[in-house]
Amino acid sequence: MASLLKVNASRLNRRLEQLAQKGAQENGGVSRLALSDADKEGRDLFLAWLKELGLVVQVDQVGNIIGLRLGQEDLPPVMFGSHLDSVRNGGRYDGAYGVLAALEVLHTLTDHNVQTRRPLAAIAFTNEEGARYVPDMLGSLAFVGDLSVEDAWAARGFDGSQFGAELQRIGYAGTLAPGTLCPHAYVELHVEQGPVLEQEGVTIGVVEHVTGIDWLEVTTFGAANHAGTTPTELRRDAGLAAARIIQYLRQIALDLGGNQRATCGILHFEPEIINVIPGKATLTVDLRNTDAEALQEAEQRLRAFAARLMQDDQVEIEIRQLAYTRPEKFAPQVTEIIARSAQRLGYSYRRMVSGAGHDAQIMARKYPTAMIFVPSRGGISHSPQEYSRPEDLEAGANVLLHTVLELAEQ
Ligand code: HGY
Ligand code: MN
Ligand code: MN
Repeated sequence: MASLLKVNASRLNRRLEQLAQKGAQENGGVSRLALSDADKEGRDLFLAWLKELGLVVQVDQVGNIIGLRLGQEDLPPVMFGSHLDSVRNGGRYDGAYGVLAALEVLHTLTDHNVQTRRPLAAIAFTNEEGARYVPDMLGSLAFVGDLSVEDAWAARGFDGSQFGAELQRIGYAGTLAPGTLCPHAYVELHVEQGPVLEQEGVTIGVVEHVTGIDWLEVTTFGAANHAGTTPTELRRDAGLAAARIIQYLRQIALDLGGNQRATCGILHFEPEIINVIPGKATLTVDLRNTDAEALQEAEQRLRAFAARLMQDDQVEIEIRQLAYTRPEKFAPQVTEIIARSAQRLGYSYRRMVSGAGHDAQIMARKYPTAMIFVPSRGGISHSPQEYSRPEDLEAGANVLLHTVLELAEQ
């Protein structure tokens, strides 16, 4: 029976639709920044669905939400899930799909009265995106013990808010110490957010390796001055220095090639007045590579460029690391089960790496972990245009179901 088991795809899609109303944007995207009112609404909805299913619900001290389904034996559970927070003006599948597919797996097993040897735990991690609070993947970092609850609570948002105060404000400051429930294994289902599966016409991605992420804040200091009366050769233009740095990021990506990525997502000038040469500029840098040495090289090149720029442009430049997440390989014993499940279900699959960061790369530090991808239309994500076909979403959830079932009998 278990081998033929399939999820209820219309229920999964209905829930995705309902969750997408929380933080819904006019343009079809969602904004559910961590610990915002919209994030609270999404959390409340997920919590209600967990309770409806009769699961044991836990919220830990950094707001991670767990729905636990008891097994025949009191063993470490198989854990699976993702995150409910989104970037601003993001898509409705990033994170949400993995959390709701986890719920759907538990619902399907309950519908068919399937008992598993191990308990099963669906989880939604707090602040995976890092769009409001750094570090990103804060909830899973606290879960594996690589970030103290105290440091998590002290985190300052880009908006000046304080993580702990906001967590209390939305009512998700749980009492459980993160990581109390030590899983047997962790599996994360996610939309690919890239173009590979769609381009190759493959349904399932068996993710074996995930990129490293290096987040930096760069501040340039020059001299605010009159836009008209200051001769070009006398300028100490902090804005120009910032622009040259952004230009050089692209050069780093081109020179290192491979899957080196370099992005500036935030840029502020001060005093940000049309007729004043910026005296100060602040920008963020997102460097990625699946190779840790190459990622380090990328940062070194940026720092060396900034040193040259200080000479040439007579500016001061400060570079502060905001967060660093090393690249991670996933557990072969879990990726093999994912591949076997896809094969048994008759889905095409291919092994691949992830250019996006995920809570799974943090969980992999401590527990046997792997990920499952489904195609993203046009490879688009972190955008209202993010879309995955219902039949692909269903396929991914079925592979998650059978992967979990096999792990639960170990
Ligand atoms: O930034 C990322 O790669 C992920 O979407 N948080
Ligand atoms: Mn995600
Ligand atoms: Mn994301």
